[in-house]
Amino acid sequence: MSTIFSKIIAREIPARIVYEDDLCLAFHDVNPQAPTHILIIPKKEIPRVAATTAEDKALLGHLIHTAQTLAKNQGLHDSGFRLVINNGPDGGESVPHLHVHLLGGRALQWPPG
Ligand code: DGP
Repeated sequence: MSTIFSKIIAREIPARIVYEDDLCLAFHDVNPQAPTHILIIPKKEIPRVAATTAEDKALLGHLIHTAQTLAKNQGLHDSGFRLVINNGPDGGESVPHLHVHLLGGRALQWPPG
């Protein structure tokens, strides 16, 4: 199922894109929850972590590696940051296209609500 994120990948709707390669795209979240709030998404239409297979192992690693590179670029390596992947209704997922949230720039609370 295509979502608004596929439209961002296709440049059919605008986004503040910060990184792109053959496998993924990263852009600022439209509703930021921290001074830095970037979404890293695969170009492949995968709804959520629960829908991944062994074939996606390298892609999943690539998303996390990209997130840590972007965290470094954003100056967050020393202060710290959080990576979040919401999965399904109880996980708070609202867009069914797999995405890693990169949050940083303030002290984040734990546990989440
Ligand atoms: P989640 O709740 O984990 O599914 O997060 C979805 C995030 O996507 C949420 O933080 C808001 C963001 N979002 C939704 N629609 C758009 C959009 O059109 N553009 C951008 N940049 N972000 C969006």
